[in-house]
Amino acid sequence: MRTIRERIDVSLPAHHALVRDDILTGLCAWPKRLPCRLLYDARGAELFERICTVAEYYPTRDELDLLVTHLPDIAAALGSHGRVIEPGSGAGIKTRMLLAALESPAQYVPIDVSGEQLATTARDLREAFPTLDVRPLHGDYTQPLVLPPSPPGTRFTLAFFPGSTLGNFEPAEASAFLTRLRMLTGDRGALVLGTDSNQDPRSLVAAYDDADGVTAAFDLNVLAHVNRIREATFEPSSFVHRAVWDAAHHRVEMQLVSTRSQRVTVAGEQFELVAGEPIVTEHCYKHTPPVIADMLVRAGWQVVSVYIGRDERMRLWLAIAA
Ligand code: AVI
Repeated sequence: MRTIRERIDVSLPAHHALVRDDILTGLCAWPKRLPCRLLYDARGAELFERICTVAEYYPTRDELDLLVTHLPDIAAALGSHGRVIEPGSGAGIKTRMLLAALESPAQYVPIDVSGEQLATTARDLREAFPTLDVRPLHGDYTQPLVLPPSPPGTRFTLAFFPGSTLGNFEPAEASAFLTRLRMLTGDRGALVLGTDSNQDPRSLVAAYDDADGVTAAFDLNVLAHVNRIREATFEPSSFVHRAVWDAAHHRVEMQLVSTRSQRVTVAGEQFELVAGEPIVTEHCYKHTPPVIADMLVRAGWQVVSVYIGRDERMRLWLAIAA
């Protein structure tokens, strides 16, 4: 048997000391918080895939409709021989749709903190697009990155960031991220960004607390994840999932609510929770279109087109370097 080792560029800091700190720091805050990246261990990633198919979770469905309808336009506006970079590598349907729509894409650079996920993405995409130069980049896209060299003849670099994931950043981080994408893609940079501006509390709470409990399982899995990686003693059955619409901040808050008073140990430190106390696990900002347009412009982007989805919730933004 022959083992073929994947060529993966690495753009990671030398240490991961922060990982421990932000968990403990979050649990010392009020309200208590756990970083939303903890939602995505292997089980969490599986559950998220399922969320994307539940009836109440409209963002995936609405964005897919937008891509089906408008990708031909977007691809025509961009032209040929562009390279695509994708923070949070996706071997998923949206990436494939984009790569199939673009004329002669020069390169595809998936970026992910999980080396395993990257290797799978690279393999799947090479299978689907045998002539495409796939260059995975192992790195944390919330930090500065260095891209691999682009092939000769590359005409532009397109950052693809669908799924309304921008809404999972705090606003200042979202702006900083858009600025980093602008720097990374350079003066011939382009961006296809998917956002959600829904402000309707009923559909939002349903989307983040579906009747089948898939989102609840996704959220509760954070506790099992912390138990595993930080020798913690969370009892998932002593928490319930709750989704709260915070109209003042234009965000859905995912919370794990303690059903009793309890003491939990995490990495040797003890934390007290009273009955009814929440731990916030994720913010999902639903910025209005003017706020997103403003963030883009301040980050050095010029908005070329905005495609609006069903009920004016999801939008696809096509922007180029200003
Ligand atoms: C990944 N992200 C865009 C999802 C969202 O809608 O904010 C994560 C999610 N959380 C609960 N359901 C889905």
